[in-house]
Amino acid sequence: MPRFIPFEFHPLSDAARLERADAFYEEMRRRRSVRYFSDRPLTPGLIEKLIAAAGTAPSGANQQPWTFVAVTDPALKREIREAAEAEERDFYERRATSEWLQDLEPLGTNWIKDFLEIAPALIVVFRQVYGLKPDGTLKKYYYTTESVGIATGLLITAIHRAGLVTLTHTPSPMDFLEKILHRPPNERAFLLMPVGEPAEGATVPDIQRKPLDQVLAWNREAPGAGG
Ligand code: IYR
Repeated sequence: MPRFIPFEFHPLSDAARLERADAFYEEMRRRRSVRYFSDRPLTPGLIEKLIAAAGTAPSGANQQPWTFVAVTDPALKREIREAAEAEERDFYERRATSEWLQDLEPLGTNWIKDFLEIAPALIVVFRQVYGLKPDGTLKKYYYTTESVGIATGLLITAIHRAGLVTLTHTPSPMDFLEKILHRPPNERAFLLMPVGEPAEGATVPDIQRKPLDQVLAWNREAPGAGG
């Protein structure tokens, strides 16, 4: 029999809802992916709170199929940078199609990933493709990509809310992270996120978010048709 407990709900007035939704949007629209980091260490206890917030995400069958590895050891950061740059160099110089390189041009990215050594912490997000029971047998997991994607969104939000910056870095392929970090066989690297303060004078690409009328459709209207 499933067990149910009362749900703690804190109702708000409609005015307060609008006010909070607006304030949250104003805060979120200031978030940017940043590639220039200060090396200033994170205050102790912060990473734990950020990961705890990420771990509140909903997940398939509540299996919480994620592991977040916080890397602060300089030698380990260097090892990750070197392995990431080897893959990235091959991507930029050989594997990427010209269309892909053209699409990345506005971001100004290249194979050099010095932020992986400079940022005080790297959070490596792993997706558990199945569970491992204590006796070593496999447990089927559901919707793991969706679940870890949602948790990562919460992590990005928590980092921003704490006044820090991050980047959803996707070296490809990413299996070197599983090897370097000695992860168990059920874990696949999902994202690599440097976390810290921006470097003094950090810049970001001059790119825009799509306007709401291009991303919101009401009922059966086509996007852009208006409310
Ligand atoms: N993984 C490479 C290339 C790259 C790909 C996409 I799609 C981006 O949005 C940004 C970069 C890199 O991290 O440089």
